[in-house]
Amino acid sequence: MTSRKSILYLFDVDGTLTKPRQVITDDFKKFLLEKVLPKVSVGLVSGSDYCKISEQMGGEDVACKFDYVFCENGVMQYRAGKEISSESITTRLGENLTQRIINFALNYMSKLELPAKRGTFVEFRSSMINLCPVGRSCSQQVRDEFVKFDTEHKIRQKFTEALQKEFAGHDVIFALGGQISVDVFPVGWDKTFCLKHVEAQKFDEIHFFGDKTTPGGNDYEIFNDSRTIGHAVTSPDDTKQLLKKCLNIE
Ligand code: M1P
Repeated sequence: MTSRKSILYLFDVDGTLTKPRQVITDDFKKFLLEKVLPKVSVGLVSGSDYCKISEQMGGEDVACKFDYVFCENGVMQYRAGKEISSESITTRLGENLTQRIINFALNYMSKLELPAKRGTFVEFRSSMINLCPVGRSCSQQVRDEFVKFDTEHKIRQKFTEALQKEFAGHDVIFALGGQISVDVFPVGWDKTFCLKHVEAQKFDEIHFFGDKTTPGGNDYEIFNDSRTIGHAVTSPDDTKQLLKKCLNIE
C-alpha cells in the first residue's frame, strides 16, 4: 500500500530525473506528475539553486507541483514556489575563512591548463560555494569536453584533495556535486540537511533516489542515512523503471 501521507519519495535531480544540467523529458515529467505524485509525497533535493532546479523541471509551474523543493542540499527550502527557510554560508564560516577558500581556489584554478576555459569560476550561493575550473558559463560542448578531460586527468579529484589538505581542521566539506564543479559547504550541510524539514510530517518511509551515492559523491550521506531507504540509480530511465517496480505502475 502506498500513501501520500505516509510515504515520501525524495529525488536527486541531475543524473536521476534529468541528464546532467538538462531539462526533464516530457514523458518522464508526465509520469512523475500523473503516476507517482498521486501515490506518494514527492520532494526534490539538489545541490543546485531554485532557479536551475525549476528550469530543469520544465518551469516553475512544474516545480511548484512537487511537495518539497530542497535547493542547495535542502539548506534552502521551497514549498509551492515560496522560500520557506535558508541559511548563509558566510554567517556559518565567517568572512575570513570564506575569502581564504575563494582565494585559494582562484589561485589553484588559474594554474590549470584545460582544453577550454570560460567564465564564472566561483558561483557564490546562499549556503554553498560552487567552484568550477572550466567556468560555469561554458557551452554544452565545452562541458562535455571537460567531462572527458576530467575523467582522464582527475582534475576535480586533485583540486578537491588540495582544498581538503589546505583547509584540514575546518568544518568544511568539498564534494564532487555534478560533472564540472566542486561544491563547498559547512559540515552537516549535505543532503541529509533536508530531512529535518520533514520530521514533523512523521512519514513511515522516506525513500531517496540518487546517482552519486558512493563516497565523495553528494548523494552519499543521505543515501546511507538511517532515516532513508536508499536507491542507487544510473540514469533517468533507470529511475523510471525502478519507480514502476516500487509503485506497481504498468
Ligand atoms: O547535480 C547537482 C550539481 O549540479 C551542478 O553541477 P555541475 O554543473 O558540476 O554538473 C552544480 O549546480 C552543483 O552545485 C550541484 O551539486
